[in-house]
Amino acid sequence: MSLSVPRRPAVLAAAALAVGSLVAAAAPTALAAPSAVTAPSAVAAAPTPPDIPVANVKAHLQQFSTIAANNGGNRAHGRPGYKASVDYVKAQLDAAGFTTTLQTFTTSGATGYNLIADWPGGDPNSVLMAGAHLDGVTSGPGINDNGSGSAALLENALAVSRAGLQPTKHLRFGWWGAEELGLIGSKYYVNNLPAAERSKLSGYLNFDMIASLNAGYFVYDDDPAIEQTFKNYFSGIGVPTEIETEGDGRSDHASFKNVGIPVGGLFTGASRTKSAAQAQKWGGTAGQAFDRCYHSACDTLASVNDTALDRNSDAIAYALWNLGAGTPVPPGKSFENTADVNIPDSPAAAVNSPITVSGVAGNAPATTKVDVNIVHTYRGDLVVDLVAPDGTVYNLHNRSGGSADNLVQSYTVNASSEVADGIWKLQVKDTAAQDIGYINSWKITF
Ligand code: DTR
Ligand code: CA
Ligand code: ZN
Ligand code: ZN
Repeated sequence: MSLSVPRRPAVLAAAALAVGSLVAAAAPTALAAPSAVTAPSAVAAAPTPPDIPVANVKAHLQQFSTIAANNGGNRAHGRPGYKASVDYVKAQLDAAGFTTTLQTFTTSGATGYNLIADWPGGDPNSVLMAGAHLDGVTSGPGINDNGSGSAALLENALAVSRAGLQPTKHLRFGWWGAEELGLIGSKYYVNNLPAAERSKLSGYLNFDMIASLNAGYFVYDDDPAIEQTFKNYFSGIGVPTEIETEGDGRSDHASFKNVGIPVGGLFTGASRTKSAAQAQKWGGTAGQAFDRCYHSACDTLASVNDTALDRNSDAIAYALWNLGAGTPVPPGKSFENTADVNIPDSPAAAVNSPITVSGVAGNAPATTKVDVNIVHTYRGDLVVDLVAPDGTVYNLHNRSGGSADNLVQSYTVNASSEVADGIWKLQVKDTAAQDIGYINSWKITF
């Protein structure tokens, strides 16, 4: 069938949107035993997140390890090691100028404790909360699960105090009890938070297992702005991330998500096995669990990946400083080609529209976005593929849609095994005679 297809002047444009600039992480300062931090003087909010000294985070882990050793080998709900952990964290926060509250609850015949810490100031009607469960299992000291999240969060809170941060939003921190029994502490907190108070929570950030020895770098794919914030941090340090696909319901963010509060968080993996592709991009050992000591006696200081702990601690600071300031989250980096490319009628070879990607560190994300705009009078004729720089083909559209006009569609592609920089192509083939069209434009976003 002949068709006069409207044509536009071919304009080739590659639009690269800047991603938020990143802060060079300074080397961690020398170990300062976690001593009481003097009350902050009122200073302007620090627009730039600080480097969180991983040595300080490890000093908190050492404290948790000692507490477990002195209390029957664990820090589990209902055991003395848990309350001792709460007392340690609370003392640090009280000395740093936080307003702390101990919330008690009862489960499994024992008293549980949530430690809530409010940083004075900020908009009381817009609260950014960050949390980590402080309890471990009975089988061991729970240093990665979840001393790592608890210690990183504590050091970030102390960094807020040291900086005398005055964020736009009100900052609140939570250390949860009895997560291992079923998110009991965080559920109790949310269920007992009046609706008017819940509505003030602009977001909840969760940190549960962020230093797994065979670490992966997973970002929760819940609230898009929170997810993008963490992804921007990691792309700025050249570390690829993947979406946490098993996170739903698996930690305390679920308590907040279940009542409609935007959530996000970080995770380095538990008993799932690291793939060869993941070992290629992150290092570590393929075929082994991310944390082979998950819920085991060997979840000790020896089971901590310092690099992962450092990176995630700094990512927490990046999120607190940026989301707390209410700064708009820069979108991912996008590249576009708007040149019209004619699609010859079948039988004919495929045609393609290239985009040269540069300046994107590491691999493409698991949520690489492809926006396609093809003008055609019979979309069922078309096979449309994304071709990665190394030639890997990802099929986007395979002749569906029948006689409908045009193909204007967004796709999410797990391109996490592909290096982002290079020439990507949108490849289109008309596989049935009659009807013709052209590639109008397409865009790829990392
Ligand atoms: N349930 C958590 C560990 C865990 C397993 N999968 C995820 C995903 C996201 C966060 C945490 C987890 C625990 O044992 O504490
Ligand atoms: Ca650091
Ligand atoms: Zn656990
Ligand atoms: Zn945990």
